[in-house]
Amino acid sequence: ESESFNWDDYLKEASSSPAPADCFRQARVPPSNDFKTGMKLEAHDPRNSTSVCIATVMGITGIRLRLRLDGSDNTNDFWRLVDSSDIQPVGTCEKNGDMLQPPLGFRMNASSWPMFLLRTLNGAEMAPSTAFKKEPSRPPHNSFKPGTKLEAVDRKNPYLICPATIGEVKGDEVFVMFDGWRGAFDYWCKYDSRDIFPVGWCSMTKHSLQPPGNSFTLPKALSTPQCSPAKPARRAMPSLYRLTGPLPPLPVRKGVRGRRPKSQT
Ligand code: MLZ
Repeated sequence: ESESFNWDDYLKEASSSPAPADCFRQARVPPSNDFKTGMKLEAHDPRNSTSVCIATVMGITGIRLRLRLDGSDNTNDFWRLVDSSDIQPVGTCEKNGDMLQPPLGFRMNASSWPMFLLRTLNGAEMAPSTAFKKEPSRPPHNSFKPGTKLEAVDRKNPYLICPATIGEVKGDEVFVMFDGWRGAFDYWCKYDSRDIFPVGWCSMTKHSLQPPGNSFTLPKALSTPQCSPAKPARRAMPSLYRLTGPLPPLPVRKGVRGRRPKSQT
């Protein structure tokens, strides 16, 4: 998908290696995406995970679904893999003796919820149960190694998947550092997070992969105070590449050559 970024060249330049696929809680052979835009399903409310709501597929990116909870506004869309355990066919909740809930921030009066639910499901296209794939089992333990490369969801821009490096490993968590963004998007997550993928996953699932940013981490002595947040992971990353480059290729498309991102957010 990504014209300007190539993992093989990048790994060679950075003389680094990908985190092995068996570190990740992702299917070795990714499932197909049998959902279509407009289909309805049940999803755990990301802002209130104990409640199950009706959601609509607003878009498809690779084997991820852009979802919106019915009755919610358009500012809280979220993304889930087709093999996520957060989603299930319409009717599952009732079968389990539970009740469908209005989303957090339901835009109407709570008393109108039962009628809203009736209307939203009436005549709707439900995603078939065959579209929901079994979630892969979690690897038995955290086998990530610092310095290895991966593809990761940018949690501040969750529609994006970007090249990243494991900065630190601690218990069952890993520190995900986004290449070329000076730490602005980095986060800790569990080793079995569904937001991290082996190198090549985007290409395999036809999801777009962002190129790395064009900032690099300066040696501590040269960096200005505001770009050294003094996260322990920063100092624990001894790779020469992190300190000196080489600069990854500029993320340019034809016509905007040389343009730099306006901000890091
Ligand atoms: N806010 C930025 C997106 C940066 C994405 C970085 N991902 C690690 C922009 O609009 O350029």
